[in-house]
Amino acid sequence: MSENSPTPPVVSDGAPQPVTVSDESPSTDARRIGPAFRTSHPLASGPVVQPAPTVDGFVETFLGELNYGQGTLLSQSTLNDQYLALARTVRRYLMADWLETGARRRHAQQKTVGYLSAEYLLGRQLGNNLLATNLQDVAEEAMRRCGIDIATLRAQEVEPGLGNGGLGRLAACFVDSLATMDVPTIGYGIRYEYGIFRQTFEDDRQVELPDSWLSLGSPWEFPHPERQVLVGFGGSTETSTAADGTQHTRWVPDWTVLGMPYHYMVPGFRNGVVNTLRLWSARATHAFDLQIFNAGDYTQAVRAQTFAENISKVLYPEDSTPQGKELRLQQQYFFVACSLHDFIDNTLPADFDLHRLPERIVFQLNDTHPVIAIPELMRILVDRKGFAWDEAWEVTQRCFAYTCHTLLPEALEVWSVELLGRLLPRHLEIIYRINEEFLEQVREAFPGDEMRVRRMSVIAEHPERSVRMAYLATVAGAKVNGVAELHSQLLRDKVLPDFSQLWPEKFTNVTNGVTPRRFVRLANRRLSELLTDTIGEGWVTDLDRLRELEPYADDASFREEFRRVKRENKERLYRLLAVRDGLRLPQEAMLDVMVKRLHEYKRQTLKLLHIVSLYDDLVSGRVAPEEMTPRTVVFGAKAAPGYHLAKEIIFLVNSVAGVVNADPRVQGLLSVAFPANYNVTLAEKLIPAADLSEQISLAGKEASGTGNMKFALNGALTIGTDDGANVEIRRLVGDENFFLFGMTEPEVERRRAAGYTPAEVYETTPALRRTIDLVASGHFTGGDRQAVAPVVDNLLHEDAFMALADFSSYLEAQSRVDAAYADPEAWTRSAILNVARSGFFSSDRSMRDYLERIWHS
Ligand code: 26V
Repeated sequence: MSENSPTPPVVSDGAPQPVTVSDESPSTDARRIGPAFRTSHPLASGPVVQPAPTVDGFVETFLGELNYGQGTLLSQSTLNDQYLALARTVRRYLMADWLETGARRRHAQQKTVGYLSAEYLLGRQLGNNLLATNLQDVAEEAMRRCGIDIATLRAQEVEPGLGNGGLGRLAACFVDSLATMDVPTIGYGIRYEYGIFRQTFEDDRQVELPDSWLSLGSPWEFPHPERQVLVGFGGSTETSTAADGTQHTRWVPDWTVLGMPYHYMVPGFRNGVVNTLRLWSARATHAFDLQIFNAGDYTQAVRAQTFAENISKVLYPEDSTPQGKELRLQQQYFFVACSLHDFIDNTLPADFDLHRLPERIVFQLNDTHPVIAIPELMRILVDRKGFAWDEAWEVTQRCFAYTCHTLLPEALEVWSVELLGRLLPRHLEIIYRINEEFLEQVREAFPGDEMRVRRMSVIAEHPERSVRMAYLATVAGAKVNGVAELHSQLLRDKVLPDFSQLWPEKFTNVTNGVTPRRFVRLANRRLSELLTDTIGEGWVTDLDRLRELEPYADDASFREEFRRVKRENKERLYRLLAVRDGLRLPQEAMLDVMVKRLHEYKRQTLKLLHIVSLYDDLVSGRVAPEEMTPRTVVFGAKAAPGYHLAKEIIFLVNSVAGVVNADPRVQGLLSVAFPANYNVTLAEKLIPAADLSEQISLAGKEASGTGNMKFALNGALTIGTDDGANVEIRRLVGDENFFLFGMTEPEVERRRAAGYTPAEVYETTPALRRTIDLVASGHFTGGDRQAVAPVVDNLLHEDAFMALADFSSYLEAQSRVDAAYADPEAWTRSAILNVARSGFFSSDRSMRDYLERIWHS
């Protein structure tokens, strides 16, 4: 027994047993924390990588956690007990590094990245943390000795789904990379009690269930009530004039809430670094409670608490059309106010001269959601710290940079002046003044151009007076970036042209990336082993090394191995889908996958039209079974609960799937699966198994896409439009290894300008006409034509994202896919080249670009 275990673990009273504890002092974790933290000797140097622990030590710690943490015996424990004990065991192995990283950062006082994001779509933590600590094998063996299959424990974890899609997942990839690169970073966000809803289907329609991810307790979070922050809302401002004539304004809020931080570990990959993600949870203030309570109104006091706690209750499941909801603005200000206060008042040394703030922090604004941080910093500096306006503005401008993640005009956030003024009156005043001075600058640069002044104003006048958050971010931020080359160009030319003309040097691009740790090493163990056996393990943190794989594309035995990996990943996926969704899918068919949020611009309906046309070709005999390349199409998509058309599209996909899968004429040739509740966990199973990646948005609409990168890195070929990061993927992997189709962005523009009429395309394209007619006939809905009308009518009469215009081109590209897949050697060669040439899409590279182009400037 290790001498510094306070209490020996109680060995279970029944089988499986026994556990032998070696002399090797397994509880190195407890001992390490002592000296490493107390003396903190090499604080200024690099982090210390801890030696690997033993299986015995792991078992001992695990049993200790089970006994003293969960209060149970192994023999009595539930799966959840075991999962929690395992998680806490892993957490202990991270703790010394976490403390050490924190101490080192405080000592070094380097510039920190404050990543401000309303969303972090983290995915499960256990597997990632085992990987980061290199404890996978030890933990697996330790659990085996306890008679536990570690896979069943992993399956216990409910992923923290604190994001909607691409933007939230990107934030999670970025903090992973920053830790792996040892960049001082604090991720700031919201600890939603309910993350993205759980999706189920009833009668083929989406039904949303609450995601109570915390109901069984989260072992990965550390509440810090002693670091609570007070946040004000509402009220009014007061201006007084001092004896020397200077004016001073003060905000007097009329209600407040407390922000309680929860800390999460963000481990780097085996480098001894653990950064912190700090998510805020809203609590009622005691003063607030007591006041009402003393007035004798107990129920009102409880209601007040609920009111306050509502702020961090639930993630808004919309990701495109901001509704201007008051609670959402409350969420945004809440987390931003907590975060700024946390950094300025609790993280910096007490005597820090805030004029030098830009030397110590850069706040990266993940879209416009945290943009209210700009007037908040101005308020802190001017009202609370006594800065002159110009001084404060100079500092503020150097502390922020803004990333735009969209091109859809309707997704650009605006807040009505009425609402903003009611909730944050001082911030509105500050925004007005920022705008006034900015517009003066515009007038100077473009004398007499009042149209331009109106266009560029942070305050829009129509349809109601409101604040354009993207403009505010652009005016105040040191840099503005798009998330892929094409997107950044369109941002300059189409979304913010006046601003890019005024400040061309402000605009830059950083192409998105994804973490190779989670999306290759963890999700695709088989491919990872093959890669490591072939080129060594350096690729995990230096993804450009995948280039070394290129020569192996011509090596027949490597290709055979590569196919084996795909096959085994498919088998694993189909086993999962059989259990999870009752789906039975053929092993041999091409696996064609389209997973992303359900959105018209992403064009799931175009994919559906392709499926229906394949089906129709087969059942009508136009294509003989032996001419068909067998395909299984898998969809994964959540629709925003209020997005009616998106929900109708889900219904239609499910309806088509039901009929196609039940039709013996296409058995083994065409199957369609739509497993419910697509999330990070499912992505990790689906992506490694895919042969074909669908990236078919209308050109000019998908800012980047990141799923596209994950698929390419896992050896799927892409069928895609010239949109977002597809452009860069195609350039890197080569035209011959990418299936391009559809109009380019300028072609889309021209087509629209010429007056696009989808009905005309329908009339003049026989294959399209047959396909739509079959859907419209009710063939897939038991004869019910009404049920398909919303989607069909929209396509024929509106088709805002031109699915019909790209239909023929898409079908032609899909026939090239079919032909290519029929030649397994050539296909595999392309797939290998996709992997070898996609190293650029590591989020480590994105972080290097941010450091170079944005954070260090
Ligand atoms: C917008 C809104 C509007 C108000 C309601 C809540 C909400 C939540 C999120 C958003 C932003 C959506 C923008 C977004 O997710 N963009 C995606 O960002 C990815 C990462 O850069 C990128 O790969 C995708 O192409 C882009 O659609």
